[in-house]
Amino acid sequence: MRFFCKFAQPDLNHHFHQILDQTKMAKRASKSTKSKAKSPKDKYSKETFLGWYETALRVRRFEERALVEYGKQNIRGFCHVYIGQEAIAAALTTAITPDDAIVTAYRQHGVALARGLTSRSCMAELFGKYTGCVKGKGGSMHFFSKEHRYFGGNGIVGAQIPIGTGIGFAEKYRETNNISVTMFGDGAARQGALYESFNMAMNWKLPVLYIVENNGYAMGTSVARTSNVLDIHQVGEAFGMPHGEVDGMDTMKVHEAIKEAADHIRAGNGPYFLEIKTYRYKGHSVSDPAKYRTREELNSYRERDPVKSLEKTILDGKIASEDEIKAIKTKIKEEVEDSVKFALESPLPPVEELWTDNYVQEDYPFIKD
Ligand SMILES: Cc1ncc(C[n+]2csc(CCOP(=O)(O)OP(=O)(O)O)c2C)c(N)n1
Ligand SMILES: [Mg+2]
Repeated sequence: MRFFCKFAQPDLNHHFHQILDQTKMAKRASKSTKSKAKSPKDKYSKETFLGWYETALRVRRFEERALVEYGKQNIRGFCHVYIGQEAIAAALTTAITPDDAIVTAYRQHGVALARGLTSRSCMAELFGKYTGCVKGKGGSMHFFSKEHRYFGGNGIVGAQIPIGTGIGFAEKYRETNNISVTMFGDGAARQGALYESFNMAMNWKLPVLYIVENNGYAMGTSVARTSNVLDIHQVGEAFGMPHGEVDGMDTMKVHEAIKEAADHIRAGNGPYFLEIKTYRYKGHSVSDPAKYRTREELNSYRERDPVKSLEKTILDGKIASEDEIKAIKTKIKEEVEDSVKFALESPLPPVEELWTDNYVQEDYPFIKD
């Protein structure tokens, strides 16, 4: 609830006022019962905590292994890892529904795994194999799965913002009650496409949750070097779009922020702009030694590592036993190992595949032979 109150401007719009009122009422109600602050254990079930932990660990171990396989040249081309940003992937598994759409940028392995694409299909895709989620024809930046309502994986910075807006339009047009979760980086937030999309989405009250994953850098360029507006969510102000920010290293908080924004959108109020303040531990891509930042800065985030924090919350709160945590670690280790074996043993796509899946329309009229 806090993020709405902290960043809401009083004159934004009518619906937003309602949310604020509800928030105040809820706060008053909780004060009047004089209840103690809830512990994590009281707020969420054991299954929820273990599910978050499993997802975060899956993403971490999958990508650590992807880096090793890159070194062996089993994976080639661009490869941008999500390590450090796993709390967002974990929260996505609980804060939205499987029917909601997601579109994101090229730093996407973690989001795809959170969406339910298997480690096998993702690793095989990284290896360029036929068993990959897009038959080995997309690679690291272009996973896609219609079945999982996962619209990629986009290599052009900011290109997914109008795409996600269009998906939001389709959901509204079809009266589905699904939302379009449109994710992008701090660098993409400076693209002109964002401003046009925000205006259209707000004007038509489209069900879009815009999420900027502000990890501090766009390649080697810090946020401060790209704009005077450092709290990127405040860009929403120019469009009358409700907005807020959340600590991206804390899975519980990210879950709550996404859930609350999604509820607001699903209630028919139009888009919301959420800034998740996060950090990538590695360089921009495998070829970036990240010399533009200090070790102290990196360590300050590592101290709040999302995977370790979840493990600590679970163990300190006696939500699950050490053995249960150990069992998840073993399961993920085996799963990642299996995905590499699967990818290695899978065939490359046959040459004929060059001519398939290029256009949805079989008889696309504009290209002959
Ligand atoms: C239109 C466009 N301009 C430039 C690039 C080159 N480029 C690739 S990633 C990137 C940085 C984007 O950073 P950000 O949006 O913060 O995402 P992050 O890598 O931090 O996840 C740039 C400039 C591109 N792919 N597309
Ligand atoms: Mg960035």
